[in-house]
Amino acid sequence: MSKYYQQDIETASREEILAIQNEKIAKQVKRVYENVPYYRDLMDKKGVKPEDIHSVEDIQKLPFLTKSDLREAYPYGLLGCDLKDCVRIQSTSGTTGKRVVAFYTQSDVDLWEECCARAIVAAGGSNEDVCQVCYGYGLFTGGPGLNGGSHKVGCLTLPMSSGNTERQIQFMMDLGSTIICCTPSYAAYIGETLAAMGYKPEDNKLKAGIFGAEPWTEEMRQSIQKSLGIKAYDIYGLTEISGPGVAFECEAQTGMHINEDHFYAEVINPETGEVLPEGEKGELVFTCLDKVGFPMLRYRTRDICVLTREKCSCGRTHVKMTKPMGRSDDMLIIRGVNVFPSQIETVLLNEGYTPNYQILVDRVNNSDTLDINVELAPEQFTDKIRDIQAREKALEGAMRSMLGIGPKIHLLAPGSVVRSEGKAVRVIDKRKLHD
Ligand code: DLL
Repeated sequence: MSKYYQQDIETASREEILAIQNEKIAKQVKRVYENVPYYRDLMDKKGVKPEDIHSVEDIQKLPFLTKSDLREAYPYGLLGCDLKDCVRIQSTSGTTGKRVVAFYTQSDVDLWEECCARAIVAAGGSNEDVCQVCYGYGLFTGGPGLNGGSHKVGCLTLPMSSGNTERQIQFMMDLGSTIICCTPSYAAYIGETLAAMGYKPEDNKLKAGIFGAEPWTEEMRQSIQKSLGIKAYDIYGLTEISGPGVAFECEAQTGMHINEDHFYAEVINPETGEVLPEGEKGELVFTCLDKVGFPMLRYRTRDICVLTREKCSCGRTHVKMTKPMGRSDDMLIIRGVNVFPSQIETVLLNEGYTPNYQILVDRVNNSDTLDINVELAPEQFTDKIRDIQAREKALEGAMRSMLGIGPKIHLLAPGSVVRSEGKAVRVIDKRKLHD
């Protein structure tokens, strides 16, 4: 059983990867310039011609694309080829504004599924595995992407989609699933349900989980690994760039390898657009080197992370990204202080609480308020009000030292916070509703 799905490219030298990227970028920019009038206009406004782009170093000359360009060009304005050559659309789960609709040719689907296959093999998958895919199927890319990757690897694929947790568990147990793919919040819920049904972590055959689509902390990883008795791998991606598998974690669990033979990554200063050197934190920007249907060039993801080319013990040579440290637009500014939901999750799990929480932000009398509802585990629950109040105070103190501002903590009875089967809604910012 190989450690790699496509060993040659996954372990190619830096020079080989650069040569591949350089060869692809010139062709890709020319194709986009000829086929996508919207991007041609942006290039013309910036005074850049396809002939100016010879290598990935020249990418910096190209204009950025942002979510608002996608909105403006909706639905067909950024299509990269004839519609008759496209075989699929996928779309984001966004609830506000227009959804992102991305187009795929058959070669785009193949490339995307290969990226997911690399992720599954990196998590130890082979044709001997039973891979249970419980990301949502449909317009969301999670289910279709991992489903395709699982087929490519030759796993027995269980296309469960999300939800119906007891049925998920029945299939997992009866068919002996060895790999599970879903959001980390759903994995936590499945772990909790297994325990409630009387199963111990060693009772299932799972060995690995491939979890992504939402931010999750190292503490959450430890908690899921323990409750399911598995190794938990991170996977990253976004609809605009294809879906899951843009980057994936290997056995080292120290960041995600970006599939940089297909996606060229930059990190920029989100304020100025300046490209930052390796190791500096900023906004991740992707250029699709191969994609035909929806060929994003310099797409600003709004995800904040750091890139590193440090040698990885797994033998893969592709650049690694850290877990996104929250999106630039996920950051809450509360009474002038920047707060990331991931900081709150870290404190909760470190202090021994469940990952079942919700963050409520509001504005009362012109002052921001921060309330955190946290569910107690059954063994923590007590009807002694004083004990609960003392715990709330202690947790408020721990939060204050991490965040720099003090929230109001509400410890709730087990089962009171709504569980997530897909992307968890962790933050309710009521200020946005008033504004
Ligand atoms: O969430 C694609 C996906 C499906 C990735 C399944 C992994 C697994 P979108 O719905 O377009 O696509 O949302 C993309 O989700 O810009 C990040 O902000 C966030 N995100 C995705 N993966 C991770 C991750 C899919 N591993 C947006 N960690 C991205 C943190 C993630 N955030």
